[in-house]
Amino acid sequence: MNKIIKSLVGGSLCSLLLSACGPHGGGEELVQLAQQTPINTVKYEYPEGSAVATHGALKVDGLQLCDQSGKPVQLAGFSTMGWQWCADCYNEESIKNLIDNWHINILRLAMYVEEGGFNRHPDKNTEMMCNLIETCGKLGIYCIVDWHILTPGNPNDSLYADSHAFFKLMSRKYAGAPHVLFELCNEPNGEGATWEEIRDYANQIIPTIHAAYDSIGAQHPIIICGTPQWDQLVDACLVKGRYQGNELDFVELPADDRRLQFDNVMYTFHFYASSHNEGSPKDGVEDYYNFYKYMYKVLGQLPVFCSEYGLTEASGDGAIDTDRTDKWIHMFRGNNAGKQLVSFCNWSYSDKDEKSAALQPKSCRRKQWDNATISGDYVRRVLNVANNGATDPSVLKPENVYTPAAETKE
Ligand code: IDC
Repeated sequence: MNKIIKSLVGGSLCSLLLSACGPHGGGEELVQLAQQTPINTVKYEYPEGSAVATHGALKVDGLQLCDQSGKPVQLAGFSTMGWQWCADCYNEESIKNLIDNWHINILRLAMYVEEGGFNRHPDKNTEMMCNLIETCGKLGIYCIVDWHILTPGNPNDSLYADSHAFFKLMSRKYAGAPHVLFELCNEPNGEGATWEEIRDYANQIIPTIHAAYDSIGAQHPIIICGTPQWDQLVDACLVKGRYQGNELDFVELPADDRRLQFDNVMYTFHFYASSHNEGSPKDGVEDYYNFYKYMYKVLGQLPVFCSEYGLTEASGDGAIDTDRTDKWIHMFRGNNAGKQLVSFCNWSYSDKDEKSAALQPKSCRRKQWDNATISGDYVRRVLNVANNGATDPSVLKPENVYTPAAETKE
């Protein structure tokens, strides 16, 4: 059987596996489908020289994401947009082009749960997810299965009740496939989405995912866990308190270690450069809330994954700021208290008519996979430097390195 499956790597493997993602309406049907899905024992044959063939199954060692041999690894690529809006941007041709011409080695698969996504068409969305996971595997790049919640912001909200069955299905189907990472929930936000709520949720979903891997003796996958305040109160498991944005108060309460007690877990951080940066002065204090300063320190405390960042404002539109993005990427490349290499995915590879999209409007329909916007052009250059070893003085300028000098004044 294994031999047959091996020989099917390529087009027909996809359809074989897709049958396990067959029609369902969510709810009880999805629960049953997940239960009936056999634990996957497919041995992937990643293309020689591909990212996954090179790095294999990833693990977290202390603060650092590492490859199968324990060497620090930094992945960089894109996030998809919600594919209910841009389905024609994501297929084997476009992803192959992203690998060959943009040098990505990871693609985050953002499946919106609301806003016309999974909850409206559970089966179609699950199928798209499976299809894209398979395509990434076939082409030898990593992918993130992102349960993209946004509004409401609490992952335990009843609107997201299918998360359990969804992750059970995904983990049973892909257990042991080294290219698959899981993001438990996009950006928890709002008053109710405290770390305690997120932790309760993670403490239910992670064992479900692990069960599938344990049953075939596979190493646990990388699991990326959301943090409060749109993935910006990254150290909520260490410090009680709330980062409330550049203009508002930051209340620091006594430290308390409430980290997740599982291996290969990372904490999510997201930034949009025009909104999240050095902040603005307040109460006569120049450095009142400096986001760089905050993350410089957090990167010495927790293993972090930046699964979404934009050059724009937090709306995904508005002003583009490449210098401030440079500053963040320098930080991800080791300029931080832990000398941690942080992996990063840009929002978004899409042709949606907004400034954060990497492609010009209507490019996907016309298969113009290189028709970059200002944002796309910058990201392509950064990826060429970060993943392809190129030299390009137009990005990651030395003058944009953040120096934590202000910290010593405290
Ligand atoms: C935005 C899209 C936009 C879409 C909106 C829907 O860019 O086209 O209309 O979602 O809610 C996030 C979210 C991400 C947002 C993005 C930009 O994770 O879903 O996408 N953003 O606003 N967090 C901060 C910014």
